[in-house]
Amino acid sequence: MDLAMLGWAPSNSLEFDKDYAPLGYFPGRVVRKEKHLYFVLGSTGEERIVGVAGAFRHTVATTAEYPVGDWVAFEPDEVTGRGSIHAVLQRRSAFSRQAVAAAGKERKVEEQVLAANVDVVMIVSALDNARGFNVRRIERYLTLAWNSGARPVIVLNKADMAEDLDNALAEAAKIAGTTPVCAVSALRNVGIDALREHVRPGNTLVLLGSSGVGKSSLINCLAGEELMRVGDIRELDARGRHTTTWSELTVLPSGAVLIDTPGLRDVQLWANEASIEETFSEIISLSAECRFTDCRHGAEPGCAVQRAISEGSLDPCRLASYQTQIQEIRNQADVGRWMRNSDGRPARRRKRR
Ligand SMILES: Nc1nc2c(ncn2[C@@H]2O[C@H](COP(=O)(O)OP(=O)(O)OP(=O)(O)O)[C@@H](O)[C@H]2O)c(=O)[nH]1
Ligand SMILES: [Mg+2]
Ligand SMILES: [Zn+2]
Repeated sequence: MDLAMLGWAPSNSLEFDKDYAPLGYFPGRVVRKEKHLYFVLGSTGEERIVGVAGAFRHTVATTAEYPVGDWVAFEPDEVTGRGSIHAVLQRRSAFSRQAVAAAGKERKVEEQVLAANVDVVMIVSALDNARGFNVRRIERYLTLAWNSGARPVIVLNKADMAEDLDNALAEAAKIAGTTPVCAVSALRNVGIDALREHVRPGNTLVLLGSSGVGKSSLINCLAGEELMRVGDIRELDARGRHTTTWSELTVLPSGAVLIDTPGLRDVQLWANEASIEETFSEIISLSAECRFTDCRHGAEPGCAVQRAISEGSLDPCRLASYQTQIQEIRNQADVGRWMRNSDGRPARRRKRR
């Protein structure tokens, strides 16, 4: 299998050829993991089960965890047909949230990488009930997506069940900024061509959203075959059933890579302020017009954000939401994190467009 079909980038070749090929290692992409075992796919096109080499496990500061999508350098073991991971290649992007702290433990703020080396983040919501479609929640996903280094796309699924599709689209447009919004129905195969525009050969897409919104159904739709198990409609309650229990990477015949994920209950922010500013870019543009450069957009005179609200061109919920997100990550910083990823590097920063 051509590694480019798996999303291998020129920068991966540079790093691999320099550091790992001379040691006799092979490149592979994590397609699935179960506890401490990783299923990796490489140029043979066959999945191989690998563990983590002991020596490497001790060189990384945190527990050795490679999310689906990571590229690793592994050493095959021809006797067992398995192998061991010796290194992880630099990630070009990673979609993370703040890890959900284990109950009873001291509050810790840690990054949880959900998918690595992604180009497009599809934020999937469902239009079949009010709880499924929540613009405040989509805003949180957008911030995580901007922080990941990948491009977001907002997907509104189950358009066939929508009571008022036009209204839903208008609400989504208010928060989307430059992010594309696609209304689709995986069940009726409607709107899928517009989604396909974002599914390019060599690109990696991850689908994220609550349980039951139709992520696996959309993957089946895009693949044109039943690759993923889909929830049974009769079992489904309002909160979904967590049909998909682990993340899984699939390569389409077209050469695009799709990552299905289990439904998320929490969307805890893992982001820097620049990512929040991407999500609320219209507020940032307006604040350039405020009289005071440190305006907090409250009762200050000459506040352009407040003026836009009173003129009706800015929804006050947007300002409240922006301030909530900023406050949230500042609180995280207070409990000891200073915007560092699990590998110790500072959080990825995107240049403002
Ligand atoms: N009416 C309607 N139902 C849909 C549509 N897409 C998916 N469904 C149904 O919604 C249910 C959940 O779909 P899944 O694809 O399993 O959802 P998921 O997001 O993968 O859920 P988890 O794996 O639990 O995270 C299934 O019964 C699907 O048949 C749609 O466009 N319209
Ligand atoms: Mg699923
Ligand atoms: Zn202001």
